[in-house]
Amino acid sequence: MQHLRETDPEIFAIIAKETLRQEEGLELIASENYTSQAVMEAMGSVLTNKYSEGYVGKRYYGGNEVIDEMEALAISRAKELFGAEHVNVQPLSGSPANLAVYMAAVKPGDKVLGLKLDHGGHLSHGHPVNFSGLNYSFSQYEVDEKTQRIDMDKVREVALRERPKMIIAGFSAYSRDIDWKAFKSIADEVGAVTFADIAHIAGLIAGKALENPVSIFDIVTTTTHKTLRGPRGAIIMCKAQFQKDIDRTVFPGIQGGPHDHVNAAKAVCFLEALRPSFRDYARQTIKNAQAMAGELMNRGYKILTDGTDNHLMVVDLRSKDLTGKVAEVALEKVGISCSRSTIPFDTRKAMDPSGIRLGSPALTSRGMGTGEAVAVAGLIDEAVKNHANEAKLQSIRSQVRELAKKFPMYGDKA
Ligand code: DSN
Repeated sequence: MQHLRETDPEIFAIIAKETLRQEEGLELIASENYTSQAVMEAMGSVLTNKYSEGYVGKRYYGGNEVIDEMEALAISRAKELFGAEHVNVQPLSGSPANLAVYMAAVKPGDKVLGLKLDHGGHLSHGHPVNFSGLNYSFSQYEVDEKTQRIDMDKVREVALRERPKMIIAGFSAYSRDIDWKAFKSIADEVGAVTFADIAHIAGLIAGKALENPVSIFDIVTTTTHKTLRGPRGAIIMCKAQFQKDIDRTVFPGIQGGPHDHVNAAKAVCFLEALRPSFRDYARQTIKNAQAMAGELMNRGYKILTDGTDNHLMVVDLRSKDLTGKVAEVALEKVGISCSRSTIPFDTRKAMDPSGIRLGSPALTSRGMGTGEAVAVAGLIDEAVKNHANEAKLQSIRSQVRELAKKFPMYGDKA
């Protein structure tokens, strides 16, 4: 980054500081990951200079023959990776991708069914402050109070009562497998479009460690920067019958010029995810999450659903008489990043809820295995227990730094 250092030493220094923070810390935010240097090189390329409104072969600006080649390659790789009939690689991020799905598949005011935010859903799955909750008439299903799992009988009950035009399956904080076929069968009963948001688990699906809903559902969105380990962005996959509406909604409906540099980086990440080694990554990510959850449960923490099938877990800190914010702040002090999280039926507010959400994708990308996942659970426990003991937190900080340094972010992937 020699040019940046010379042109803008302030931003250069900030990036250097953030690099050090990432290098010396442990990243447990379930939606974050370390993308490859190849992905970052594509993002930092001259493709950022181009305007290319439209689609392959149908652009509104000249000079797009090379961009067409890139976008066609990104699409064909994504199709191969997920077995999709149609892919739009232009969405700028997860929420705009989801907005495009609503605009293409239902009308404002139509009934839609999605998982409630504090039960593990996402803002764009019908929260009242989000465009989804503001523009569509939402019913939301919940997890079962006892098992904290989605109860498909209850989903069916709500669907039969509300008769939504679209049913959403997907989550931001849920650690169990989704029964895609059961969702599809309920949707067929009420004549609803099926929409899966696989942002969190796309990498695990691409790595064949979890079931793929793409052939089952009508429309599937995912961000590309979580378990998929690509650049910040999103894609929409759909059955051929939705292709025209989805494409028209993304452009010109919502977006202008696509971010070609990011779309090239998406193509790189799809290529990486098609490699056999990505299957090892996906499997290891789940094993690491299970090891971490197991160790936390051994240490007396309540993990929602008593374990995990994927890369994440939500810890109910009422089991330790603590709040999510206290734990998040204590962990931050020792160099462990995580996100506070509401738990189902939480009586506390979102800014200081009863839980934290932890995930294994980033640690696994650094090459850590189950031994390290167990050790990290121990460090989390120590930090949380000693949240008011600054000296102890300092010593845990050194242990975190030591462990992180053994697994450089770009050690063997340079
Ligand atoms: N912010 C993402 C997450 O953390 O799950 C979802 O958009």
